[in-house]
Amino acid sequence: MKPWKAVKRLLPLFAGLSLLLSACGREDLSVLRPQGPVAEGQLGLIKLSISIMIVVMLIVFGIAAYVLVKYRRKPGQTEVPKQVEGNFKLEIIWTAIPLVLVLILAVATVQKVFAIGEDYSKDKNAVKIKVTSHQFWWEFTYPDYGITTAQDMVIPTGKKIALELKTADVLHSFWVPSLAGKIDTNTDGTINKAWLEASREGVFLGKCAELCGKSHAFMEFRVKAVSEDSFNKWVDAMKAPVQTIADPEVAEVFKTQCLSCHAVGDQGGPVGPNLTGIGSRETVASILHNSEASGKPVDGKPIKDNLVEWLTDPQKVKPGNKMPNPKEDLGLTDDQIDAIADYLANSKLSY
Ligand code: HEC
Ligand SMILES: [Cu+2]
Repeated sequence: MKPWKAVKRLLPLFAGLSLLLSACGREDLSVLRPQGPVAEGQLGLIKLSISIMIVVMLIVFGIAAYVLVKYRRKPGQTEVPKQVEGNFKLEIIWTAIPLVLVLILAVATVQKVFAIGEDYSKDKNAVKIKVTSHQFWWEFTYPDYGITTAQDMVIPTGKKIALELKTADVLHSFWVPSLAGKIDTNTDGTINKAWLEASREGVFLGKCAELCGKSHAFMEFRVKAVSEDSFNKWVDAMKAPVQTIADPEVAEVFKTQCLSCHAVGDQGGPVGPNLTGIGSRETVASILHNSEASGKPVDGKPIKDNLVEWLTDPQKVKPGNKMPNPKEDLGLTDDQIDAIADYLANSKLSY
């Protein structure tokens, strides 16, 4: 094949690829559309290294093409061309250039690694959040405010969020592509620290980035960045006394069968996700999208329907998860499930 023919064939591919890649920039999800300083720094490094690679590629390929065309054997040419091996000047040049390039990359990388690794956990202006990963959900505790939540990590915009991350079981990895990442939650009991900041309000999608079991792909979470004012209101609402279930029979079932693992307000246990204010969350179990959600990329269903779906068969929604089946294992009736779903759907926080 003639070289220009190959180029002609490859061009549409490259054009198509760049179109495809430019469409990857969902603001709530993409490394290519950073929404905070940490992700911006990381994208800066990506851009720097890719630019250097492209320049090197263009020069090397350019020289190679030029030499191929200019110095190829002409008809009738029989002698061996002049050899340049051991050329002192050339050897120095092509040793020095890569060294300089690596040095530029190294300086920028080390600088960013230290900036991203900065420990803000002692900073008075930072909001501290302890992140615990579980198969297959995320728990967020705010030690300074004495509150715990799950699935949605609510943060104020423009503030440093100092994270301390650990796991309750296996290795997981905390990743919010448009804000920061990734950082592992270690199984040896050590705590990893990281920080992030959201420059604007919005809901940013987080993922578990370490294969951790059957429902790894469903182990999502959301970072909900709100104004500082809203954040303070959210904290107050989380701490306010919660309403209990009116029907005494359902209230009793909820208390004995659900609060053994889950907490609502100051009642219940820490085994499952804290359900306080679950009616205001973006999802049920991080994967069933609520149509009432504020930052929904997909339409989803009303939260009550999602709760009924979850409570009818949790294994169908998230295979391998650790919640018992309310009907088969806990003996709930459809009516009780409906009443509990109704109660949870209406457990809303105003902020
Ligand atoms: C043995 C402990 C246990 C019991 C008992 C239990 N759950 Fe769960 N529940 C869990 C765990 C663990 C999860 C997290 C599953 C996941 O996402 O991987 C969960 C998830 C949930 C969720 C989704 C939470 C969220 O943050 O979106 C709801 C709602 C829920 N449970 C309601 C109930 C109700 C109602 C009952 C009582 C009928 C109940 N659970 C009983 C352990 C339990
Ligand atoms: Cu995981």
